[in-house]
Amino acid sequence: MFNKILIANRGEIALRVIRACREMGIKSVAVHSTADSDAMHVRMADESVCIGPAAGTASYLSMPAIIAACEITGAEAIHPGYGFLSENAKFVQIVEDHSLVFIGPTAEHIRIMGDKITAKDTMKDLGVPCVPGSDGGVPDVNTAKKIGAEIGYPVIIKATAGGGGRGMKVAKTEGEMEQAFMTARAEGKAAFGNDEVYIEKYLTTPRHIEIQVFGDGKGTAVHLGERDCSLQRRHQKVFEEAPGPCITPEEREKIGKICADAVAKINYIGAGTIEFLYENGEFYFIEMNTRLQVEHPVTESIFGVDLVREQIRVASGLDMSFGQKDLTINGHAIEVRINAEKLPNFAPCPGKITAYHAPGGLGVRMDSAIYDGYSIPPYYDSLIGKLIVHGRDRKEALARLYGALSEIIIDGIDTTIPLFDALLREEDINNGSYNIHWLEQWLEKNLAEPN
Ligand code: MV4
Repeated sequence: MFNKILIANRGEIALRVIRACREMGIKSVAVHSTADSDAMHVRMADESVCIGPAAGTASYLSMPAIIAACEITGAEAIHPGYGFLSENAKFVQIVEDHSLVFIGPTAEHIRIMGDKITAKDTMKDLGVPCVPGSDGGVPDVNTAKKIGAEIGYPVIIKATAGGGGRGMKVAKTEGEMEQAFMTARAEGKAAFGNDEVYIEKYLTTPRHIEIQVFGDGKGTAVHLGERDCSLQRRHQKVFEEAPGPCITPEEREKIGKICADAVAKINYIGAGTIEFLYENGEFYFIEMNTRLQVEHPVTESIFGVDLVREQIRVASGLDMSFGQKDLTINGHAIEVRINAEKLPNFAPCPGKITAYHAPGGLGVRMDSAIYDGYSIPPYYDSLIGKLIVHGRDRKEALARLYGALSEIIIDGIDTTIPLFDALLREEDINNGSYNIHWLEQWLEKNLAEPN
């Protein structure tokens, strides 16, 4: 097992990793920008190193600075958290070239899944059900129209280097194909330096269901069920839950086994998420994320496992501490993302926290790196906390969420907390009947700025 781990991240996820290290008797090293000298992750780690100026590109994304921080402190492994360098294949290669361990998948697996066409090809070969569409890349508009005629409209054109909603265009008819095709291609080129695109049948009202998988890198893998992350705004998740309110145990077992077998076959190591669109009782693969996700705590809550601990175990060469038969679901969990944003437009709202009270009690987990008197810097993501509630069933989880939201105090800045107070009054939320468009439609009706 490692003696010392460097955490190449900040905020709540850095604390999350530091806590796992402490439980395992591993020393932790925080890295930080000059804007984060007073950040909680710096205080909580055993040691810290300043790695550069405020901008993420100059600090948390600076590969030489992070490698140097390992050299200085003697850290043997790097946990990347999510975002920043967590899915950067080049970084993984550099880490290994310095005889350090990247706590995450191999560079090769990150590369495969980072290219959406290759990812889909790979998953299809592994027996994972995919959205019907083009067989690989589509070279020109005429080919695109041929495929459109075959699979039927509407279709969606996606940049192979895209993800998270960028470089995607819908064509409702053949008449819209040329414009959509050229735009998706141009966006892929501009945003990712890659103009390759592919085409899929456009699913109109699916849910976003993602399967948590975990591999030991030696041909053994498990699944930890699904999360329903359909409630999103501009491709940012807002509210996540597990299990999915619409997924039956039979569906879970079937798609879970397909996913676990697929990642076992490629010797996948560590945590991964296989994303699906779910419509009319069918799963359609869209993307795989090769990292620990923001919403991993809902899965941890219902399975009673520590995913970060497992990541560290397998990265050090140990086996996972559980097998598929040890994994049973206990109750229901919900996470809401608390962002420093001002409603109704979700404008970033950094500033000083003048009072903070975290909610507590049975089944309430607050993952956050804020504290009384802390100033949220304007340079990074607006996520400042995750409130995760767990109950014996969905109804109890919702009741705990209601209670925790009424208890929490974050003064001095605007947050997305009022959004959740309002959502909890909605019948569709209470019933679990929503799809990927529900939240944007609700916001339009209920929160739109009056003109
Ligand atoms: C789709 C789709 C409908 N049909 N693919 C959006 C981000 C990226 N992860 C994939 N996305 C979508 N792919 C097909 N074939 C609709 C979306 C989509 C979406 C997916 C998940 C959650 C929220 C979404 C919001 C808009 C569009």
